Amino acid sequence: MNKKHITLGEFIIDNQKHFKYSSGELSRLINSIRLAAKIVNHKVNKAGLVDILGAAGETNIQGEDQQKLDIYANEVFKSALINREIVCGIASEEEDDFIIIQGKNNAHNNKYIVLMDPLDGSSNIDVNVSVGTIFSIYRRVTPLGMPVKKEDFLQKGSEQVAAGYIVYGTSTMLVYTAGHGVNGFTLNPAIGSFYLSHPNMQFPKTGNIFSINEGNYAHFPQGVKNYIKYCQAEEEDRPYTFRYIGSMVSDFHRNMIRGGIYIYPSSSKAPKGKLRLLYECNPIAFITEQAGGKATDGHQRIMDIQPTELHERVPIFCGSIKMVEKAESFMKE
Ligand code: P6P
Repeated sequence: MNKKHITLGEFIIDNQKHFKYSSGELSRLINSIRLAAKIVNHKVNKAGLVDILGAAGETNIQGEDQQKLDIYANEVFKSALINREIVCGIASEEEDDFIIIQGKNNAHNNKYIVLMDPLDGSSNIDVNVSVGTIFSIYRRVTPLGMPVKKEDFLQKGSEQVAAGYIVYGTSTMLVYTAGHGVNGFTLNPAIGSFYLSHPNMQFPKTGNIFSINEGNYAHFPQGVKNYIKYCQAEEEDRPYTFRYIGSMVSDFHRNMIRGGIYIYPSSSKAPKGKLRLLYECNPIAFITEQAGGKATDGHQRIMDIQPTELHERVPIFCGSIKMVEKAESFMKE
């Protein structure tokens, strides 16, 4: 097989050997995410035709009710996971509480749970800016055969089995880790296959891109203000560039390729920051560390934080390790 054109499906099979006790469930789980990604991609790419298709809450020219795209994405990923009876539970930014999968063949015997943000940055769709899906996979901690419980979802990020994102950008990519490095796959829309385009992705150790919403500057902690001023200082050895798309997955993806840091800090307006620990920060942190970067809340490792609530928020500093450490040094002052 020409290694240059390995598909995501072939890659999953080739790498199943990493999971010595794998019964193929994780492979089937990633494959169901792959299918859902293609379906959502198709819809997201048509979003620009809203006047023909009808905006959310209206009916389109076929008289179909239009759903908000993030609700639509949530339904697509949920049904892909439930119909294949691979997981025993799901948590989502679009669901107030976690979902216990009943299923026909007693899904309580499945060992994996999925937490996801089905369409992060969805408010950008109306202005044709790229958006993303973020997912995080754990083994359940409660006994097989019983309905999942909240404690299955409140595990530290360090317990993740796999994590990834889909970025619906100029091209659609699926990037994931199962604990053995980070690999990126680009969708060929002509044939509907994801091809390995970015093998073994590595965060550059340093970089010159910083991504933060400076509009909140007045509300930031002093350490963040000082770090921003450091990046903007005149010294010739600091050629920093400020890039902020407003879609974390897009900013993160660019920074992982070029080198950079993404910061969504706490502020007087948002004391815990904005990003959610379970299905945004933990999966992004897992990918960051697997790619040789660093992900903290400005002080402690994101993946060491013990969750207490399904939708809790945490500040996040993630990206090139030297840039995160520099930002942390200002947070210590
Ligand atoms: P703000 C999108 O809503 C999101 O969760 C991230 O994808 C993005 O980086 C951030 O929030 C943007 O938030 O407050 O800067 O508009």
